[in-house]
Amino acid sequence: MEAAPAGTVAGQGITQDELRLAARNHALPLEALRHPITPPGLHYLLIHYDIPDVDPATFRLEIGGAVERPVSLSLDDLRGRERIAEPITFECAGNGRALLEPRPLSQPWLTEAVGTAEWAGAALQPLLDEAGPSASAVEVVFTALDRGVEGDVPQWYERSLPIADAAGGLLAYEMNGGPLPPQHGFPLRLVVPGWYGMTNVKWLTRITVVEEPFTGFQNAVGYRMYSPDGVPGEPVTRMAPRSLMAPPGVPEFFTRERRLEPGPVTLTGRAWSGHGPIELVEVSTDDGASFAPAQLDEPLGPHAWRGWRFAWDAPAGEHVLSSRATDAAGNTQPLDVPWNLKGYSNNAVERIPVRVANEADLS
Ligand SMILES: Nc1nc2c(c(=O)[nH]1)N[C@H]1C(S)=C(S)[C@@H](COP(=O)(O)O)O[C@H]1N2
Ligand SMILES: [Mo]
Repeated sequence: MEAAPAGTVAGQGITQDELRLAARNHALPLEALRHPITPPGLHYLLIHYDIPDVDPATFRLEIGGAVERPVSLSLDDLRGRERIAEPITFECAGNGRALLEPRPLSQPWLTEAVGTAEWAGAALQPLLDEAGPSASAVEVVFTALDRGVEGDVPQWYERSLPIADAAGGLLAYEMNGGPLPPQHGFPLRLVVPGWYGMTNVKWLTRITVVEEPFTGFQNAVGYRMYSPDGVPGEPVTRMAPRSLMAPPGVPEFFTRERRLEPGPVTLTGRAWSGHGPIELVEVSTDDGASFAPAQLDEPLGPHAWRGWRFAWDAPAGEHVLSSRATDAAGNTQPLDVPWNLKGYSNNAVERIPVRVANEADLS
């Protein structure tokens, strides 16, 4: 057998380093897929370093770099701008990582690193326009207040966006109608609809317009599609389509295998994509051998997941349930994805084992 590439591990057992990350950063409990807006505390969480303690009274957002007029704003200045509010779905780029074999060593997500909040704040573009980017500006760098070391490089968490993609950005100071919780970026974060979660820089304090592509760690080294020999390839950008089912019935405590009674049941779930609206969700009750279309709910908004439902007459026996999303650009979830070294963008179709039996009252 060939050795697993550096930074990966073969086999099932997770390491204590992975467990430590998993204990800090939590996923969406899948039953919370029943809510269109994820209730407070149930939204997934991913924090590379420590949660910084930010004093809102002295906090400032600075906009500078290759601009005509640098701008400095307090939180009250930002709240004085037009308030834009929108339900927006986030998903971590590493969602699905722990299902790859060998497993890339990092936060060991299964399928549920996702959530939808109503984010509110000031639109980014008018503030950039006020600063006046130079004619040769290519990207905008977003710098945060959390600091750590990654790949031996000390750094503030920071990421750049091509200047054209910054146009859709929101500078959010509210989540679900209240101030941002500390773990979600208090007092200010960037939100870029459609992009994977790493783009939504929390504890944002500085915006720098640059005339050369940014070469910081999170763009050049992190968040790239790597080959097994460790060569960074394409950057990770928008969310690939994915659908998840709210698991039916009740769980067995330790394995979380689902148990339900035979008979009619309505399967429900939510689907999203960063490449356009969801146009089709299909459900399989035979481990992906065949799929049938689900009924789609009314859209929640252009940048939020779409609910769906599917009537199933559950026969006694063991089954594997799946749902599969297709977006308006024609992208469909695959049953298997090509492996990559950092475990990004694994949108392979979910597999939910269920045992349907009359053995106990499960209704
Ligand atoms: N400053 C800062 N911003 C950050 C991160 C971070 O560690 N530091 N993590 C990113 C990643 S990888 C993800 S997936 C999202 C998670 O956002 P949430 O915890 O609010 O769901 O925040 C992004 N923004
Ligand atoms: Mo992430």
